[in-house]
Amino acid sequence: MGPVDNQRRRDDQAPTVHLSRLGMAPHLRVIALSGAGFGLLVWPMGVWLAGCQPTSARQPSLATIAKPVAAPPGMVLIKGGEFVLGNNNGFPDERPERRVKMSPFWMDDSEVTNAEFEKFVEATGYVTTAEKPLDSKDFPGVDPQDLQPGAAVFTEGKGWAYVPGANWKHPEGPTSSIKGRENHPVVQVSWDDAVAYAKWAGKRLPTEAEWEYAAKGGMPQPKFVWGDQPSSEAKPQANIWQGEFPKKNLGSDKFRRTAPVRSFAPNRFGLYDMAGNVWEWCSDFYRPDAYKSASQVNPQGPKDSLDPDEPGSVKRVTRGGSFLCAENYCRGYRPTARMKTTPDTGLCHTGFRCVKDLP
Ligand SMILES: [Ca+2]
Repeated sequence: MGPVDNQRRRDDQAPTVHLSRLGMAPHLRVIALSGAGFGLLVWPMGVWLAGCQPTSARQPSLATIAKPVAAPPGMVLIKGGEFVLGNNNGFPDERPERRVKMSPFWMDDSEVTNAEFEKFVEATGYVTTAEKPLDSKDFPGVDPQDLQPGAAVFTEGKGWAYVPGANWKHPEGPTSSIKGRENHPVVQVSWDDAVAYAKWAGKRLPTEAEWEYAAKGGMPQPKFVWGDQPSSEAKPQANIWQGEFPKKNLGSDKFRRTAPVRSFAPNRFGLYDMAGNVWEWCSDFYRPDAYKSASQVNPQGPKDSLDPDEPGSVKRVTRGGSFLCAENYCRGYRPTARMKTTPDTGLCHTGFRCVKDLP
């Protein structure tokens, strides 16, 4: 892929929702559903234990023989190493490439599923951002109809719309449910919701660098998480959009919306759906120039956020692309592609996976 210009980048953001401040309360946003032309809407806001070697090859000491600590269930060990963060041939915010060192960590081999998120909610009584009622005092002059809890839903052929009653249990609105989709990634979860889940699970969200390091699977600069060849029609590599976005999804990978996790082959590190299915929240603030000054050891992201398209809005990074990413559009399923979203936003194509530090 050759370099791409800024205009293309902006167009690519259409699959997600452009958010801007309403100017009333900090947790509110007006959604300008652009791209598909949808007007303004009010938005609520190893361990290799010491890597020990026997002191004597003939008679090793028990004290110095250590078995690798097994990865927690559903997680894989991502060994430490060095890699090139970013892509000088990608979008402007993927530049400049930066060689960084990474410590080992464990990573969920799949996106967090509806069934897993349900366990969290049952155990804690947690209420997600999209389910929380809005206080009309925070929205003087706004039609109460526009203050109902809800979330943004993409409908094929129509585009994005704010749907009251849409939330993780009802991803496309009140009449939809997750029944039969227990093994699909949870969606309509905000960054705050994802952080809360991770904390409950004894985990955390990945940094953007950890996510990309894991996605590249040890390859120097792969075009895709599976290698350099595009996903084939005969053997799809990921749940993405086939056909011309946003008009028609041919669905030749068999999925027009989310797919059950692990429906496609894993990458070289054993991670599923690092491309497509749903965007995944990372811990970092978003800035287009984040890599210019990124630490060269376990970068944690910039200290603050800047989205030149919406300078007043704080944004967090999402990665990996979704079932809405098409070759003719965002190609957000590339391992270096970055997206930005306000942390109080839930979307029908955005979920997350967790990582965990080694003891
Ligand atoms: Ca698909």
